[in-house]
Amino acid sequence: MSQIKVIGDALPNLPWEDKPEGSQEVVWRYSHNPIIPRNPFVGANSTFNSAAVPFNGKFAGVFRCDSTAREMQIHVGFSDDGINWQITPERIQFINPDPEVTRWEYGYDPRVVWIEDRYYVTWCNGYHGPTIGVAWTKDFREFHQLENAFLIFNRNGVLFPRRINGKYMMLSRPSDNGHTPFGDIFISQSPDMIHWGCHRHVMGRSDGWQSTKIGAGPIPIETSEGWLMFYHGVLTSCNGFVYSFGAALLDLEEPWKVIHRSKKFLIAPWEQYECVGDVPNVTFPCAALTDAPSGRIAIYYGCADTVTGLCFTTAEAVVDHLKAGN
Ligand code: BMA
Repeated sequence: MSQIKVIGDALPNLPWEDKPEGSQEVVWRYSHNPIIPRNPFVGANSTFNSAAVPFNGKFAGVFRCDSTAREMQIHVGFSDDGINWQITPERIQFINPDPEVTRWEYGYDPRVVWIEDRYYVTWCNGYHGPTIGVAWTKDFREFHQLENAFLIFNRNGVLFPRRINGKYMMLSRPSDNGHTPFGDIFISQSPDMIHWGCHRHVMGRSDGWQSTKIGAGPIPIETSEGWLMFYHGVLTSCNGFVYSFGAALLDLEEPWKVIHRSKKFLIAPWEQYECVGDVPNVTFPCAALTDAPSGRIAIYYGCADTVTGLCFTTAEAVVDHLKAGN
């Protein structure tokens, strides 16, 4: 076992469950999954692909809730323990003096990250097609929307938790206006969170579970060995797409350089609630909480585009697994 250090804050109240006795899994599921049902409030059809962060000693998050009109919207939620969530029934109303910036078509698959002095939210934002919306908040009440990061078509915009060599960095996955039968992960850089450039290719699709397309999941976790990035991979079966997830280790200074990546998935749709729902066979991670001193990680993932699950691992277990060629 290597001595991997996670760089970040302690989070002693991280939601957690020990690995079941005798389990060989690198990532194991919470025994009471799913943690969020499809309709935590009247008017919700499904709650999945969502992001949680530590907030004021407790937890806050931004949740994808598709409505019973099947509008894709994002909502704020709060939790004392990271497991039981109160989600606000009204979608987030973003603020910007320019109405063109806050023009709303749809929003989905949010990510949330603390950078320097505030939380940033990125999500797939409808602007004549899907692109990456960006906003910031300090209190999870007022959300200030910034310019879209990119032109259409793009999805899975994921910020790094700090500047690297003075630049904000964002992973994304250029796509099309449909269900996108292709897709690689790229990285873009910005001096100001508005203007994005210096785009680099990070990694492409590969074999098996990741043979159709891939996309970044939670905010990358800084470790002594590199940035630990969980990502989803998709294969096309005779019944359609299957979404699993794995992990990669990216260079700390030049995160477009891949040190290791998963050959085998860490989680694939095996459980009933991952296989049956509005979109069958989807496990889609969008957030990870980390307790730096212990290296424990709790991952939030959407299940079958219907409910939200939680699973657990440690930085050391994942990095050792990758290094061993898995
Ligand atoms: C993607 C996004 C995700 C979803 C996945 C599977 O294109 O819409 O939100 O989980 O498809 O339906």
